[in-house]
Amino acid sequence: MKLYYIPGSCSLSPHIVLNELGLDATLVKVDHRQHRTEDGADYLGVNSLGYVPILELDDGSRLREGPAIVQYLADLKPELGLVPRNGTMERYRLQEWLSFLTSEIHKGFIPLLYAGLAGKYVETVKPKLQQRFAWIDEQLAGRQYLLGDTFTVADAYLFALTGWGQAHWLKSTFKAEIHFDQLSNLQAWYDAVRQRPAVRQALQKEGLE
Ligand SMILES: N[C@@H](CCC(=O)N[C@@H](CS)C(=O)NCC(=O)O)C(=O)O
Repeated sequence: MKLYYIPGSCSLSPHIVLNELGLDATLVKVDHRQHRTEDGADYLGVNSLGYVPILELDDGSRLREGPAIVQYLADLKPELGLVPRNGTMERYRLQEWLSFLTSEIHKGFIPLLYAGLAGKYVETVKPKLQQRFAWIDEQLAGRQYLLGDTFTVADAYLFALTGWGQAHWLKSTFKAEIHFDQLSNLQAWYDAVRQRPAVRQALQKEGLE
């Protein structure tokens, strides 16, 4: 398997999931400005839409869209519990989280990451994003992870997105400026997830620590 990634982007989520599962995959870094992979190949030949993540399977077929990729990976080792069993209510809860993260957080962040271009639009989207993070903070009250006691692929996705707000590695490039100091449940969750070996390994590999 191959995972095409951009350091610190949403592809950090499947990267963490690969590590959590202990799956062997080749990581291929993509320069999204040049649309080139690190070995100089044309990335538009891999994904004509130009974005990551893309998971390439051993038969050469490719899966796109982060929420689909992380579920595919986690279903390879269901015994590790990174996703609830298919057909259960808990599985729909997981999908509810993944859809929420993709539409309400992931895409909500984009104008902030490109604040210079977005202009006044930032003033509209920033309070919405802050409201959604505050809502996540409420959901985490009394729970270790988004779905309860077990770390799932939804936590991996939220971690990648929360990193943009913390801006540890974006500070110099973007001004995301979403802080969680007042959101104690989210902050505690973030600090705990950051300590997971699979997460630290992914951050190191992507040059984010
Ligand atoms: N719908 C896609 C969106 C992925 C996406 O937004 N990827 C960003 C990084 S977080 C990217 O590759 N941007 C570079 C580009 O669009 O050229 C998914 O959820 O997987």
